[in-house]
Amino acid sequence: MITVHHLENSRSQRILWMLEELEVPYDIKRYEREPTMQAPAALRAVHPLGKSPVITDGERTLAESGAILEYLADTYGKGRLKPAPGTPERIHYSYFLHYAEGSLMPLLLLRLIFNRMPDRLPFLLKPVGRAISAGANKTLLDPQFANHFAFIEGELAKREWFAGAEFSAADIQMSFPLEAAAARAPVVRQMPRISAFLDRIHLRPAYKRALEKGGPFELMK
Ligand SMILES: N[C@@H](CCC(=O)N[C@@H](CS)C(=O)NCC(=O)O)C(=O)O
Repeated sequence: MITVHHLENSRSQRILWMLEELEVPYDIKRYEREPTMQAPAALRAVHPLGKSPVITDGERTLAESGAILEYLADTYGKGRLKPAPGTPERIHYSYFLHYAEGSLMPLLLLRLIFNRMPDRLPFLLKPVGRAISAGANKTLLDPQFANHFAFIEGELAKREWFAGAEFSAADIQMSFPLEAAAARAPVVRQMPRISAFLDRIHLRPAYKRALEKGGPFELMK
């Protein structure tokens, strides 16, 4: 039996969704974030990095969202949710499985850090923190977001889903950075195809079932 070590409001929501799409039975072990927003130490007993998602499947322990999604598609997919090897779709699939965490998420994490930095400073330093944060957002991050969102919008103009005409695990992987973008770089909602992608995934029955099982899912600004 698969166990998903599920941290509230986190990337592990994607794994619940994948399992719901595949209709594979699983258990959920829940973890709450510390007041610092870090994962609790208990997760380090499952995997040395102590991050979520992690799954266990029998004797196997697996971390890293993209690797978990690939493992689930390969092991339980029966050909579903991943394009056949050697096809153009498979190349897009692989690209977006990596791009989501390798290129897009670091920018969204930086945004979160700069947004929250002023709150963490002593009262008298807050104006300085706010100025640094505003400067970094404007000169460093906003141009990056404009570039990435235009790129993603262009990709979705060529194909209905990230890999091709069929929904795949690459769409599940891309959902988290795009949901985080909707919270932290709301200009993303002005991109018609990205916005339609978000609306479309929210309507999927498996997405809704995963939300019911995973609990509230609200990403920080
Ligand atoms: N690239 C990893 C990132 C894992 C990660 O940073 N997870 C976050 C949850 S969204 C986490 O565990 N944060 C708590 C912490 O860093 O203590 C993946 O996609 O699985």
